[in-house]
Amino acid sequence: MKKLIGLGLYWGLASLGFAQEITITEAWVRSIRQGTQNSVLYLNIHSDQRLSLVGGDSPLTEAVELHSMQLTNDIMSMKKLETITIPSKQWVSFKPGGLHIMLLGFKKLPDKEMNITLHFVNDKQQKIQKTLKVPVVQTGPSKP
Ligand SMILES: [Cu+2]
Repeated sequence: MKKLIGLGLYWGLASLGFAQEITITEAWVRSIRQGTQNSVLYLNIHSDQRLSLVGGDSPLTEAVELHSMQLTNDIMSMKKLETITIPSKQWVSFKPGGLHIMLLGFKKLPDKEMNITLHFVNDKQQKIQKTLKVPVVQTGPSKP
């Protein structure tokens, strides 16, 4: 798996005092097209324990939503999800044409990177937040 970012790919949670590890790879935000105020975050998420991704926030946007794509009568459309399960020890991929994290209502254009915080809840109902510094690029990593 080719890694997009050289550093900061791994965020452990040891400092929070419970042994839950969330690993995130290949995070990227699509650069905003002229005339639009929305964009998309793609990434891969892995956790050693089952988690629910319940939302997110960013200082640059008005809202962060979880979306999936669905095909209805040959038309692809986006659907908002309230929660996405991250099963224990499995990778969940957010990628073009599938699950994605929608960044809505940019208040100002991002530079080369932007901060996004993801909100998770674990099986003990503990809230876990993870802040990522994500590159803003035209296209994501190409798979070999
Ligand atoms: Cu969407």
